[in-house]
Amino acid sequence: MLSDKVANALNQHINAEMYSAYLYMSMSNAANDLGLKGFASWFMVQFHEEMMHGMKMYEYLQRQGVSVKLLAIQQPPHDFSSALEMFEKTLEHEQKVTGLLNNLMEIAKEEKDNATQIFLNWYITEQVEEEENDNDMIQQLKLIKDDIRGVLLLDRELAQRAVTVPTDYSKGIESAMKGEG
Ligand code: OFO
Repeated sequence: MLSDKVANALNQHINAEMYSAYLYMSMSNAANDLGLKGFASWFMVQFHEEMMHGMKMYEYLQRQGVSVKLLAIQQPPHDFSSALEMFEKTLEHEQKVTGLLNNLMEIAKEEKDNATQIFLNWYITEQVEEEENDNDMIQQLKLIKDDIRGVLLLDRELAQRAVTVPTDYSKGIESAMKGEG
């Protein structure tokens, strides 16, 4: 059973994950506009990951007997002038999400909610990987600078990233992830 404080905070955080999905879908569109199909595909994979993060929390709340209240999703930015700008904005956003998750963890601790602390561990570990990926991409794009051949090579490499998370939400995310949560 969750306290109202924990349930409300998790409910609010679903919205942050949905916004992340929306933001990366917008970046995918912007990359496509720039002719960078590999970057566009990478951001769509990221979109699926974020949807999974939101749905995993949705399912956790339901399993704890909480009725989820869906909130309005903020409009994401539409214009990005370069791949570097997208990854800089991505890192900035992920740092914000890390802060939100750390706050959630503090609330779970204050409420002596051990199950939620264990559940949130997965998200907190995931953020380390997300920020690392963004930092790596920023470094590479800064090294490449305006060398279009370098950008196109990276574009080809990013096109290889495949969706590895469950995308059939009707089956339940936590069960589909076989206890990883
Ligand atoms: Fe859900 O990890 Fe990014 O936002």
